[in-house]
Amino acid sequence: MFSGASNFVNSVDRLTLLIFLISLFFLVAITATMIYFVFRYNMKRNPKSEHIEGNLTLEIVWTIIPLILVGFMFIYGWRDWKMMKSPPKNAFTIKSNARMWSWSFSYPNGKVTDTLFVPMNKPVIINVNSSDVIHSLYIPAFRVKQDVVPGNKNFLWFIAQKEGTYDLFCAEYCGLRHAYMTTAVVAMPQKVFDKWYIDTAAVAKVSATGKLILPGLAIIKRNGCTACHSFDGSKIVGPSFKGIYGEKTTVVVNGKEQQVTVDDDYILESIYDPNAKVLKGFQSNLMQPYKDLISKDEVKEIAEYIKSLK
Ligand SMILES: [Cu+2]
Repeated sequence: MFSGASNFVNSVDRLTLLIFLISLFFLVAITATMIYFVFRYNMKRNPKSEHIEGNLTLEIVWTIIPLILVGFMFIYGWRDWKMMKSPPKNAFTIKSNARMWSWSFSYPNGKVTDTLFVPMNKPVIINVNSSDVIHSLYIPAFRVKQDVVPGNKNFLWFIAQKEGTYDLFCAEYCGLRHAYMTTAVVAMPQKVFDKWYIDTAAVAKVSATGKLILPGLAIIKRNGCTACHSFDGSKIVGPSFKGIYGEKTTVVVNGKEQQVTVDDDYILESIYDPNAKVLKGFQSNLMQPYKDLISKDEVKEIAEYIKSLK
């Protein structure tokens, strides 16, 4: 599957298959020998047990052979691992941010997306960062995976070699909505990518179907807000955005209940300091502050969008 989707597919698959075949051989050989011994040396046939002295030759053989085999696996594994940790100098660098429970990707020109867009046939480095707990960036089709530990600098790299859309997901259990922490990698020919890349206004105002998309929705999507907030009134982890604008609601501040009206100021505070006033019935400390990720102008657009969800 996915042969040639990235530069790592062939070498990783070859090594995986080799280790699998060696393991399969031993599974069959050991199980068969075991079953044979159960019959051959059972108590009915051998009522009297015998004392057997060690056999030096045999012991050397069954030490050396596995040693050669695991040494072989180690050398090949090491070679592939080194390759995966040595990106070429001319790589295109994208920053990825993981948080409960979504991904975002920032490009050198300031573009931010919730889907990873990459040019084909060009080395791409993904610098990983987590704003909360341990996540793991996994692109199965490319055979790359990197744990994302808060406070640790790390990266993965690849060359996408086939045009297409591939799954990208979190491979480290990170809480309630971990299973929904999925998105996609879109590998595009360089020309198509360049066109997409320079279009920084591509916080698309109009969708492919000609329907108008409010910029607020694009900001909500690319920050992964929909992992916890719905548009249709259903409760996920955080409150739904539907029909809340202008409503009076009960929040909890330092353990005490308080009434607030959902307006631009409350939305700004909820994005920049989410745990200051937590809506009654919802758990606090699940959301991180988005102060560094969402500008004040963008918050206005978000508020505008929430207003439209009657
Ligand atoms: Cu995760």
